[in-house]
Amino acid sequence: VNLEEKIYVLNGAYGTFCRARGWLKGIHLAELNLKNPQAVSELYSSYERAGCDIITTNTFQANRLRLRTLGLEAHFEKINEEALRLAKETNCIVAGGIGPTGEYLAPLGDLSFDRAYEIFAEQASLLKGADLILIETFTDIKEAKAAVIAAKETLDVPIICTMAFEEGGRTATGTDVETAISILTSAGTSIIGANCGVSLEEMYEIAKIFSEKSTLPLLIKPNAGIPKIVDGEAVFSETPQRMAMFAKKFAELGVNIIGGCCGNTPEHMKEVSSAVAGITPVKRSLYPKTTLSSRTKTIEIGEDLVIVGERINPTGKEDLKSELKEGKTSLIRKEALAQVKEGAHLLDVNVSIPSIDAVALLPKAINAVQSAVGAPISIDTPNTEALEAALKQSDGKPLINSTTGEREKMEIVFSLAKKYGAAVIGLTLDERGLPKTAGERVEIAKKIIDFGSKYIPKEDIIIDCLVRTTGAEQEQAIETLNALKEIEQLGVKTILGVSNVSHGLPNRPLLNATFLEMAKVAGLDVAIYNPHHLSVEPDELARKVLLNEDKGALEYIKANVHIEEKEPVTKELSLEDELKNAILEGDDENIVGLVEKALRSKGPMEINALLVSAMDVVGRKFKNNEYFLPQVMLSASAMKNAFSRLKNEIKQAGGSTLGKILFATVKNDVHDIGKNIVTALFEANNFEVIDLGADVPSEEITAAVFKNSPDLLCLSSLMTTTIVEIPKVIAELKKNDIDISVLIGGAVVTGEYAEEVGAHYAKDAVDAVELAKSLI
Ligand code: THG
Repeated sequence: VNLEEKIYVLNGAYGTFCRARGWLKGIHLAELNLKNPQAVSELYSSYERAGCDIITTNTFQANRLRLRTLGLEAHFEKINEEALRLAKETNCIVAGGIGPTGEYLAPLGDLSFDRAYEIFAEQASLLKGADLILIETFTDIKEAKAAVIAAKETLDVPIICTMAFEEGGRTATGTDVETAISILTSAGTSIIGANCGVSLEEMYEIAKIFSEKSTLPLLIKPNAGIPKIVDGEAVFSETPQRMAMFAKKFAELGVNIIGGCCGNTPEHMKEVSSAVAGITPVKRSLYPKTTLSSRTKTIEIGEDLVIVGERINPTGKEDLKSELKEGKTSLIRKEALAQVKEGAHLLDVNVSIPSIDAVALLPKAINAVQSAVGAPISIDTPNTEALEAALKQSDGKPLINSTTGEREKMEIVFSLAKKYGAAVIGLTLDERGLPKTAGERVEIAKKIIDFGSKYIPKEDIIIDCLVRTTGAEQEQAIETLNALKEIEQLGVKTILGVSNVSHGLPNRPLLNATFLEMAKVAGLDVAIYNPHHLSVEPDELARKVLLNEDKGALEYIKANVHIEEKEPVTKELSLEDELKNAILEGDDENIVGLVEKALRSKGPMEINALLVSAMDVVGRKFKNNEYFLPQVMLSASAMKNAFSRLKNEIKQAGGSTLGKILFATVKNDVHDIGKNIVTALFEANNFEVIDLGADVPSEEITAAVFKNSPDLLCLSSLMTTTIVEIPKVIAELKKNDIDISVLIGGAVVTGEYAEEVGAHYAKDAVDAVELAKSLI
């Protein structure tokens, strides 16, 4: 295989093909591998005859967790083995297909990283013998990352990973294209791209970003348009000719592999394959950048100075220490929010207190930061076991703070960085201790770069040439600055813990600001710093101290000794604002305590109104792309805790909920991620929800409406094959003369369809809440 030589064509849709031939009556697509192997052979060979170079095994939903939901777990091994065996009978390159589990990783859902890893590793090992692995249609970057890592650790073949983006270029949980590239590349993906989700035009925009930002080869696998439901059938309107025209456009962007997702038939792939025959993909010459990412944001290092907030660190902070000892994280959230507000781009997370269980606490702290802000994280710990736990908890591509130049330490830290996908800070000290001169620092830096670049890309190594305390070793600041200039020449990025410089001297912010300015001039890329000091102006007296010209800092001390170190005044918040903030920040730990405090002076209805108004703000922020699903879920969870505390008081005060909502995912549809998210948000907005679960037959729904007389019925459907159940339910309600508003939503549902069947349409969970309020 030579990706530079030609454009490779990957198969089209499997469900579309099998449904059209009536093969899926009462049997699931994955089950076909066992019950109708001839059909699967014909499926594969139809795409082979259409000119496809790569055939994916029919195992998209064949991980253990999905199969369990489908009632097929007993056949887990066989389903995968048969799919692979049959694919290997073709003359095509065989891609082992892996899809999502249908559950979110913690804290969004209940799945742990270890469990997700296990699920994917287990499926990958059954697909051993495939030429490559194709991990596709993921919407949760954390789950995709787990799948890539598991596949890479299990098999020695290239890993392709494509995510499903939505209109606007983000996945359902808020990851943009550039961020997916940063995270998945670092996790060990060999080929990257997008599939499903959007129209051809929108996919072109997404492919364009991939071509501009990714150094990896690209795979694009669009739907044959967005499905429309006509007479109960999903209709994909893009023709083979239009697909072929776009295939050429993708090739011009430098896309290397083109496939067809939902709705693409062998006819489509035949046109695509003849359109790209003889075309070589346009060469993209991109040079690798240093990036760090959260779930929703990517920071590039190397242009403007990047600030890492230093304040999530118990050194010198008694309140943080005592909170951490109790295992609480709300001060961490507060520090995270405050620092980002003051201009921090990244956040250092350090929970090192002797006697503390860092292995348990560090991941918890990482989680608190990730759910509070969108800033990428620097994991600051000397404990490699805690480091690994924190890496598993990281949504994005974090920075590991740090390794030294000691061989044993480097081996452990760089192995972890390679496995989980992270950049690494290399401290210029080793077995011989702390270096004194710039020259010794540079020598250790070279050693770290040589060693580390065998594990991770060189651009992901950031060197810290160590800031010493000027009050104790006054000649050291110059050595650090000189080392900085030389290390810049080695072609790596640099970082410093700037505030170390000022311990024990008066007016520390002034010394820090002055040293920061000097380091910046010397070429510093990243500063670990207190962002509250960013507005402090450097001064000449401080400069003289740092240049060892004001010996013993006598002059400086005389001028600054009376300047008291002002703690940044943190305004005491009113109880109202504390309550609102707890919702906005999703502080599900402290909300109940705050509600109890509020109950001493306020009525339950008043508190309720306050909380609901904060939840409205959360909804607005979601609409504006300031908040993403994880934050909304966390706010909802805080809200739920508050309500369950307030429930009795509200009843006694004669208050009630906003209304009763009956909710179900329709028959044959086992998905309930979407329903669960909307349910959580309804409950957070003080609706009572009766949840009938997933795969609920229409008669059962009608009976439940009759029995419970809800104010609103919500139905969700995620598949083109189950959406037809919605009009069935509506017809049955009519037949029984039950007059009730019906609100529908889910992956395949559109506003147009809702109108057609006489229902209301919610495009996301926040929309659903607004509509429920107006409908009830
Ligand atoms: N290099 C790397 N990582 C590092 C350091 C470094 N991590 C830790 C540290 N050094 C950088 N972070 C801090 C954090 C706090 C302080 C200094 C450096 C500090 N704290 C005040 C004190 O201890 O008195 C507390 C005051 C406050 O912030 O409230 O000075 O060099 N790679």
